[in-house]
Amino acid sequence: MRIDILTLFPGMFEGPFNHSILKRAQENMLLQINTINIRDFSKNKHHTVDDTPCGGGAGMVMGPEPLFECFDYLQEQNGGQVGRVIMMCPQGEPFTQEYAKELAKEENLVIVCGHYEGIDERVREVLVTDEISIGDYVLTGGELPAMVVVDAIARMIPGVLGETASAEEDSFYNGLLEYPHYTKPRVYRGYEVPEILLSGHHENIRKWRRRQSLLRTLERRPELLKEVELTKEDKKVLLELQQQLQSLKFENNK
Ligand code: 4FV
Repeated sequence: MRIDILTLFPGMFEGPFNHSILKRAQENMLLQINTINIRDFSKNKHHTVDDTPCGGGAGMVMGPEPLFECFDYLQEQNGGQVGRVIMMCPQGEPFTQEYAKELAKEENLVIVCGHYEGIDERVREVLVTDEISIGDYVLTGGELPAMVVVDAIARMIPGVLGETASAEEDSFYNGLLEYPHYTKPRVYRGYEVPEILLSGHHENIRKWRRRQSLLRTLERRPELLKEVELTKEDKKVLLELQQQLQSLKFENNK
C-alpha cells in the first residue's frame, strides 16, 4: 500500500513512522509512506497557504489552491491513480477497527492534514472521498489523527504484524473488548496469574478468555454487544454475568 500524506509539517511524522512495526513494514515494502509539504504548492511569493475566512470570524482557513495543485501533482506522479482521499476532521465519521480493515484493502490512500480553523470547503466537495474523526475533541492539526489512522490501517495489512502478533484477537477485531493478558512470573508481589491459564487445557482457556471479553464489554462498553455475532454459549454466559452484576449491584445498594 502507498499512503501520501499532505501536511504543513512533514517533520512531525519522522518519529512515529521510523520505529518498530511501521518502520519494518516500510523496509519490507508492505507499506510506502510519502509526506508531501502542502506549502511547496503555494504559488504566492510568501508561500502562504491560509487566509482570513470569507464572511469574517476568528482564525484562518487553509486555501484551496495549494491542495488542488498538490493533487494535480499526485495525479501526474501516479498515472491518475491517487486512491481514496481522507480528510482528518472533527466533523468526520468516527474512526473504527472496521473502517481500518476496509481501508487496509486499498492500494493507495491520500490523507489531508488540516490546520487552523479548517480547510476551504471546495477541497472537501471536489477532492475528498472520506472524512474521518478520531474523537470528539479539537486538535491543533490533522497530523496526529493521520498517524493514528496510518498505524491502525498498517496493522491490518497482511504480513505487517508478523507471526508473533495476531490482529484476530484484538479488541474490536471480533467486536468485543480484549480479555486480560498475563505472562511470567506466575506470582508477582503476591499477585497470581489465574490458575486456568496455567492448566494447558486450551478449550477451558478459550472459554475463560471469551467470558472475560464478554464481561469487560458488558461492564465497560455494553453498546458494543448489539453489533457482535453472539453464539448460544455467549448468550448463556452473558445471562449469568448480567445476573451476577445485578445481584452485586443489589448487594452494594443494601
Ligand atoms: C481532528 C479530530 C481534529 C480541527 C481543526 C485540525 C483539527 C484543525 N481531526 N479527528 N478530532 N482536527 O481535531 O480528526 O484543522
